[in-house]
Amino acid sequence: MAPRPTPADKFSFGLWTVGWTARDPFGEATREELDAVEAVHRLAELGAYGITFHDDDLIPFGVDAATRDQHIARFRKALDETGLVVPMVTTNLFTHPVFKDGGFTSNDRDIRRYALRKVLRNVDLAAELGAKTFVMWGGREGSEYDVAKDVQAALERYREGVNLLTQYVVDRGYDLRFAIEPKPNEPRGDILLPTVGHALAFISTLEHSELVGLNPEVGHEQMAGLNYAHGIAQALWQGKLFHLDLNGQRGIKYDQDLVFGHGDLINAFALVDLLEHGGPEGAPAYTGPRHFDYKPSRTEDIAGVWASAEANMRMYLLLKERAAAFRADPEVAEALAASKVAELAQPTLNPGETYTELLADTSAFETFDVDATAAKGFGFVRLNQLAVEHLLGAR
Ligand code: 3MF
Ligand code: MG
Ligand code: MG
Repeated sequence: MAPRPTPADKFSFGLWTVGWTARDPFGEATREELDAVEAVHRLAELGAYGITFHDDDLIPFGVDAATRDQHIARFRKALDETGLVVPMVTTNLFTHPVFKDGGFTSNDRDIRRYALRKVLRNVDLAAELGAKTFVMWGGREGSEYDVAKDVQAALERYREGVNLLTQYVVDRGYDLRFAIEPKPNEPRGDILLPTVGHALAFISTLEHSELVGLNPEVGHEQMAGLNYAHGIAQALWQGKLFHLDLNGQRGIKYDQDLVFGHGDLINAFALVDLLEHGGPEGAPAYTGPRHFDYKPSRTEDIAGVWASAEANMRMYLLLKERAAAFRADPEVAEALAASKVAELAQPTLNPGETYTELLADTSAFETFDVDATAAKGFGFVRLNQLAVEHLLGAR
């Protein structure tokens, strides 16, 4: 039995996840539209604490100001009735045909100006609803044809756009930070800022880089064959894990958006272990929302939608329980020590030591027994087997 989710677990869902009607490039929708108010109530009943949305998920594209206000008011009422919060808001710069060559980096300057206005309007809404994170997924910022996109100019325009947004937030005094969501491809052939690493390098060039971090997604890194838990660890190490998108992906193929843990389960275990125990002295390394960005599979009816929403939270809680058992096991402690996992946290130089002392230390080189040291194993396979046995509930 998995523990029941409660708001203290900080689970949040995109409105577009449970609300996906399952239209794909090859087939029509298999489910009816889901009302945002209904989504808020059902998620609250299931034990979630938050809901997130793109502007267009809540407010149909292009409606007049009065209609927009009505949609927001209904949504707010549902939030008040349930206690659900909006920790994150994001803007859709990918669905409408006007964004077919991107928003911030479209070759068409008028489209870039329109995109910035759409985002600024939504930043105001995010601040009004108390969101602390504003996610930017540039799904159409990219190309299919190398000669059709000046990538250096596109990155310059991306930077111009993000600099404008951070300046706006500073000037308005909003308590809001931006999180870039990398993705390698889909829907564009190649998307700009394709991985955690690319995005981190981009962020370091920004005017208010302290206000810009990452929203890495499990499937996006895995679509590029990368290790998601490693990406998250680097984001944490650089103080840039502002938010995250949890889901499941099986290998290098189209974007699957499966339930969290329904893809690479061992990496999901390592991720939850990192988030829950990777901070100082085994404390959580990340305390923000555990946000699910998945798609209830096209085969499911509405009952299956809610079962899959629940499955995400159950998977997280089960993995959290398994990670705690792994950490509490004395045999694991012994295997971790044998593998010298904690020794890596020890600086390579002694306190105050410089290369002068290192060069003078004959034990580090001249008398260091390279052959005897090379002959010793690290015992990583035994350690991993213990992890997998805990994951399977076999210990
Ligand atoms: C696409 C995504 C996006 C982003 C969203 C911003 C539609 O693969 O992951 O979901 O997460 O646009 O949060
Ligand atoms: Mg995604
Ligand atoms: Mg996402």
